[in-house]
Amino acid sequence: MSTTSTKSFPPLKNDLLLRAARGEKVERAPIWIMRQAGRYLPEFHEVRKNHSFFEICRTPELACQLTLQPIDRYGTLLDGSIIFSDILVIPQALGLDVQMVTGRGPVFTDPLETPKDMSRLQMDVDVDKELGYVYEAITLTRHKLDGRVPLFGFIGAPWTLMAYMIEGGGSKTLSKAKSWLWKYPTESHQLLQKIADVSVEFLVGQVRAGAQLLQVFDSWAGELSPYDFKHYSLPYIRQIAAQVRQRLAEAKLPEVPMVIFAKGAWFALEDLTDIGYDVVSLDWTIDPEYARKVTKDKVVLQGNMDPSVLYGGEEAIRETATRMVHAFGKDGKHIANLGHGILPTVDPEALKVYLETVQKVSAEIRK
Ligand code: 1CP
Repeated sequence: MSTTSTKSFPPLKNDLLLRAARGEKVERAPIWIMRQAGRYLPEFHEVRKNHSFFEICRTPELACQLTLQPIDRYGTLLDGSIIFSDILVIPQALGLDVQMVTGRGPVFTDPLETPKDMSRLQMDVDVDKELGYVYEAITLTRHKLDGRVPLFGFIGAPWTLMAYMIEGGGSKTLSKAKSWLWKYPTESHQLLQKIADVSVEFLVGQVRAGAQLLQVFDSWAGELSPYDFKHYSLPYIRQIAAQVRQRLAEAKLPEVPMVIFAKGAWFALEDLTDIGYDVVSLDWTIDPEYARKVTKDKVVLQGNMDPSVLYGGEEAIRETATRMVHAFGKDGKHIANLGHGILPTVDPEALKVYLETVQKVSAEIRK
């Protein structure tokens, strides 16, 4: 495994996101968008029509090209980038076959049905070998970004990945995955632990390759009760933060800000401030002022406009974005984003209005 020194990358010209993520007082809220490199962009479809989704993920030049698309389109309106990949590359590395089916999303050929199926998983996976293509994409992208904005690496949280591995794809109720928690608690913990161990390895590798921030997506956190979230998700996302930091320090790699996005887990907001993350990303169901009170200014907050407002016309976007920026506060430890990924049928011009409004209003109130 090559150890790319971060010193060999072009210097960062816009470090607003990095400074804000570290909790420093900055001149305006930086902004980036979850799923900013995706299906709402016509230039994404131009590339996608010739390649399967996972082929793109596995081809560093293509993953890099797609990561740069929103940066090239929006220029200085974006303060961050996120490597083009998917949370499901970890289940693939563990030996499960996943296809991306147009109109349906990810589909697992043989999902885990009972704990016996865990014997099909590659328990001693060589993460750097299996997922080295993500590292290559990150390193290449750092060079091609030429320091315009910092680059995020990411993973899916153990609970969210376990749920996909059992459901075999998207699901309305998660009844199969949840039934494991009660029928097979011991094996559920074994599976979650395995995913957490691989995740630590993978995140450290992403930083070694050049990732400057890390985000953990627990997209299905809000499907769990507060009790089950505390038992089946929280311990693992806490472990991941602690171990990644320890491993980075031991390897003398850069300390990077870490973001946790536990979608729907408003009930866990207080716990989420104490598990080792610098930034807590909020979905749109959480009021920013309430979040500030509960988190007692211990963490930076990220988010959180409802992605659907981007369908509401320019006036609604400006009004809602302005209200959001004010609600996070003028001294705000705030990284602006949406409350979840941008939706595939949004007009790219609508996103531009959101980016412009946030940058303008945020700079004005911090003068
Ligand atoms: O700019 C970016 O953010 C691009 C990189 C990226 C990221 C961070 C992609 C590309 N996927 C993800 C994370 C991801 N993938 C999450 C966590 C974020 C979230 O909650 O939205 C999840 C849950 C997935 C799983 C996934 N991959 C879904 C959801 C399926 C469901 O359960 O409803 C889908 C539709 C995908 C496919 C996918 N991933 C990314 C893109 C651009 C696409 C579309 C693929 C296509 O062309 O069909």
